[in-house]
Order: sequence, then C-alpha cells, then structure tokens
Amino acid sequence: MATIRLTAAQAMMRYLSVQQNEDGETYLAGCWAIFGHGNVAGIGEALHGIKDTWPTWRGQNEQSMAHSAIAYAKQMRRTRAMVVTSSIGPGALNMVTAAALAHVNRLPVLLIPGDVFAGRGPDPVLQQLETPSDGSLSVNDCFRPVSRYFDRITRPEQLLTALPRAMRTMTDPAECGPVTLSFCQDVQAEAYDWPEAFFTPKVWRIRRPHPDPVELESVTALIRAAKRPVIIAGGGVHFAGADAALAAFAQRFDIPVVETQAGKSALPWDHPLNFGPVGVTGASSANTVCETADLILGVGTRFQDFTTGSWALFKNKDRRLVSINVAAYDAMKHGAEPLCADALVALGQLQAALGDHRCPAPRGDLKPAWFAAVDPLTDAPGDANALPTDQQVIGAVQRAGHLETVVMCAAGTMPGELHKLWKAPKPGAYHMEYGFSTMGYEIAGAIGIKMAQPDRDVICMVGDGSYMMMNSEMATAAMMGISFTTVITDNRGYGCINRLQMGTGGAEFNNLYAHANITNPPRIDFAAHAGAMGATSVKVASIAELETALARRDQISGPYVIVIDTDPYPSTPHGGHWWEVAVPEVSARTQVNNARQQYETQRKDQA
Ligand SMILES: Cc1ncc(C[n+]2csc(CCOP(=O)(O)OP(=O)(O)O)c2C)c(N)n1
Ligand SMILES: [Mg+2]
Repeated sequence: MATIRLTAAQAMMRYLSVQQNEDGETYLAGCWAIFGHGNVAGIGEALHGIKDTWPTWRGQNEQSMAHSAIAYAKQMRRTRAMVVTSSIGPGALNMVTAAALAHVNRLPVLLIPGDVFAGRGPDPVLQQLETPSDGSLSVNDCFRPVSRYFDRITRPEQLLTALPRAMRTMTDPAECGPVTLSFCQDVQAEAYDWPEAFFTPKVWRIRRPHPDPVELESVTALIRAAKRPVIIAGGGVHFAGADAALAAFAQRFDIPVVETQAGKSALPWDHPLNFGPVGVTGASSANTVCETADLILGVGTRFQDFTTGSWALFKNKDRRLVSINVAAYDAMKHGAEPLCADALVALGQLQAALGDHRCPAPRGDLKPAWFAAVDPLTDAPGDANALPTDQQVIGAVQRAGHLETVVMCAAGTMPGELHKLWKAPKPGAYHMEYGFSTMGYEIAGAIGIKMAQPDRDVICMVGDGSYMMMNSEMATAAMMGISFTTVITDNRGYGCINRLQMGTGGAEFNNLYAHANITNPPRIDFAAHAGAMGATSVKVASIAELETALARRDQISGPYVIVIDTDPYPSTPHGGHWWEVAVPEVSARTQVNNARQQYETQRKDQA
C-alpha cells in the first residue's frame, strides 16, 4: 500500500479539501480560522501548505465566523459547507452557541477546536480546565450536546474513521448538522504514514430516501378523506429543492400552502395558493386556514412553537396531523402520521398515488383581506416628521428590492415583522435564522450568504441590540470586499422583548435604555461605528431618505450600512397567534395577574 508521511493536521486538511459534492465542487468551500495555541502550529501550518488550492479566511470572533459558515450552508441548501477552526479554551467555547444554532436549524458546519495535549506532559496548559474528578474532560466536551457528531482526536490514525464520519453526518439529510472534531494539539503535529488512497477525491451524494409504501398509503388515504387540508412548508422544502414540486402538488389538488420562517419563499408570495406565513408571526389568511383545517400536512418542518402557536393553532378537534420529513424524529412528532422521506420524492409519489383527486377549493377571500389590512402599514408615511416604524422600513426595503434581493435576519422585532410582511418573489429570497434566533447572526450571516451567492443583492436587517452584540465581522466584510447592505433599526433598546414584557403583564424594565439602570441616555453613533470598521455608512432621518440611500447601494462596493431611528412600540396588529410564554402565577402586579388568567384560558386551546 502506497503511503504518504504527513502530520495529522496536514492529513486532515488535505482530506477535507478534496471532498466533493454532486456538482464536482469541493463540498467544504474553505476554512475560517482564528489561531492561538492549540491550532496555530499544527492546523495553521497545514492550512498554509494548501492555501493556494483551498482558502483560509480570518474573521474577528470564532462564533461569528461560524455564523458566516452556517449561513453559507443554509443559502447553499446544504450542498456545500465550511470549516471553522479555533484555538483551545475560550476560542473553542466561542463556537458552542454557533454549534447549537447549526444543530437546531439542521445545518452542516465542521468545527475544529484545538484541544489540550493528549499526552498530558505539560498539563495544565494555558486555558486548560482541570477537572479533578475526570481526567478525560476538557472544555470541548461542551460541544457534545450541540453536535450531531463529536469526536476527540487523540491519535493521528483516528482520522481515518473520524473524517468519513464527519462527512457522512454533514451530507446525510436526516442526520445533517454540526460536526465537532476536537483536535488535541500535540496530535495535530504528529506524523503518520497515511494510505495515499485516503486522499482520493470522493463525491458525497445527498441521498433522497423514498417513502415506505405503507406510510405512503396511509397518508394518501388521509388526503383523500380531507375536506379542508393545509400544507405547512418548512425549511426542508428548500433543502430538498422541492419548491417547484410543492407548487405543482398544491395546484394539482388545490391545497393551500402556509410557510414557516424557514420555509418562507418556497412559493412566491403572490402564488394563488400561498396563504402566507403561519403561526405566532403569521397572516390571518394562513392562520384561519390552519384553525379550521381537518388535515395538517407538514412538509420539512420541525413544528416549532412559532409555527404551531404552541400547539393551540389547529383548533379543529377532528384534525389529523401528517409529517413528511426525511428525519424520522420529525416525522413522528406530536402523534403525526409519518411519511419519512425526502420531500421531493414524497410529494412526487403522493401526487401519483392521488391521481385525479381534488380537494374542495380553499377560501378566496382570505388573502385579499390580509393584504388590505397590512399593506397600508408598509406605505411611506404621510407625516414625514413622525418617528418611522419598523413596518415602514420594511416597506422601503421591499420597494427597493428586486428578484435577486435576499432579505436576511435572525432576532429582534424584524423576524416577526418580515415573516408577516415581506413579499418573497422566489425561493432563497428570504433567509431567516429563526430556529435559534441568535442575536449576532446577522452581519456575519450576510457575509456567508454573499459568499454563497455573490450575484445576489443581500440586505441584512438588524436591530441596535443585535448590532451591539456582534458587529465586528463588518470589518472582515470591508477587508474582504464583500458587498451587502445592512439596515440598522435603532429603537434604543430591545423593542421586541419590551413588548413581550408588557404583553405578559410586566412593567417596562431593563429592555429599552429608557428603562435601564443607566445615567446617560445612549448616544451610539452606529453610522460612525460602522464607518470606522471600513463600511460605507449613512444615517437617514426619514423613510424618504432611506429610499434614497437604498437606491445607491449598487454603486457601493464593500459593506454599506444605513442607520435609521425607529419607534420601539408599534408592531403589526393583524394576524399572529398566541405564543406560550409562562406568566407568573403569583405577583403583586394586577397586570401580571390578568395576564396569568388569560394565559390559563389560552392554554386550554392546546392539543
Ligand atoms: C444571543 C441572544 N441573546 C438574547 C436573545 C433574546 N432576545 C431576542 S430579541 C432581543 C432584543 C433584540 O433587540 P434589537 O436587536 O434592538 O431588536 P428590536 O427588537 O429592538 O427591534 C433579545 C434580547 C437572543 N435571541 N439571542
Ligand atoms: Mg432595538
């Protein structure tokens, strides 16, 4: 057997750099890295050795680098992913939140934190946690619950099994998620005689599991019997590339489609059967259909509480639940009749099995009524002096957008408002991280989206709170010449949580700066801040100025930041649904007692 002598780190990076997807592209597009002890000498040297064929990028924070990597994989519909490596200790732990983000959203990312010496000679090393009761632990064990595959590399030859397992996990549609290979620093530098064949490029095809015939028959019968079915389109529709198949299926049988945050844009907003966003941040058109539905057909959805209205949305007592999902875990949820399969394959086979069946036509009045209610909220304001609302900001961005615009966001007021109001013209035009809703995903995420689709017009919507939490990759975007537009809505605090606090009977407290324990009101100059990192930036005073600023974005290269002050109080009053947030059972506040009473009443709708 021909062998080649390489360090474990060199072997790892060489292997990773030649794995391919079905289109013949490298499955892993490159590696984000921040070096320290634990990866600079081993992994650093290995990455340098292949830098001309496989790129290494340097960010500012391990968590946000991972956000870029994850957003990239999401926008690529999981057909490609990225690697992120860190030093040991704090650098490693900075990636734990991002690992959970990827886990919740079922997105592939390969995290390679450095780890302590396997040989333990110099222990305790700088940044090493010492656990008196367990010699096998390091801080990297925190990755175990947030990884779909975790391994600790304590001998070079373990890579021969660990790396294919890592690839298998990321490219398996049901198992897909973050992989952590915790790489002991002494092992990274150790040499081994590797079989040359290990480095032969390998194609990882994402398989499309077919449904079990019995499950297919049961679900076909349920659809045939249904008088008022509804399809809930989740993120799995995008991952399976099943958007066109879903549109065809819905049209053929006349079934209304509603969309989750991850599923939004599966059908164009103006498709006659797209009844809009579902659930807590849903449209009245979608939620009315769901309330009365006798068959709920989830396609690629996890049935998160924002989708199901904490399981109080589906009010028809005789309703049946079907879950078409590639992961049995999701297909079996909440007593659903499972159809465990790839969404594209399942929809095709169901369509064939249903023949010329046709469901009773859905109500035609619901969509026009929804848009008649909400469209005025996004119009440019008549009173130019009033503080703009977030809804008016969305309107301005929407008017500036086009077919290639991707609006993206993760936390704050905007996810709910965009879910309700944004009109996505085609699949992939809406990129929302609302599985983990991680503040600080936004700017780094926009970088990942732009790296995935350089020709698209990426618009990042971020609140002042999220921007303050994590913004430093703006400097990376400037240095890498990555062009996207960020709209910062500055409402001087955590507007959405302030409203949630009021909604649960709480006093306004510690969310807006106006109610925080501070002496001086905030005077954060976001435009100057972004400008200092190398972005082109502007503060606008009105929706009209926002429109003018947005119109210039094509002419600007590198990141472009537009800041606008908005009113923290208004949210779209139409649509929506109750969301279970536990209200205190005992309180000195009447408002809390009243909210508790309402809470108990609403819980009775859960089924
Ligand atoms: C990392 C993280 N911490 C806390 C939260 C809880 N949280 C969700 S939104 C939010 C406030 C967001 O404020 P901002 O970005 O200014 O948006 P606004 O609601 O004011 O528009 C908080 C604290 C979160 N989602 N993520
Ligand atoms: Mg805010």
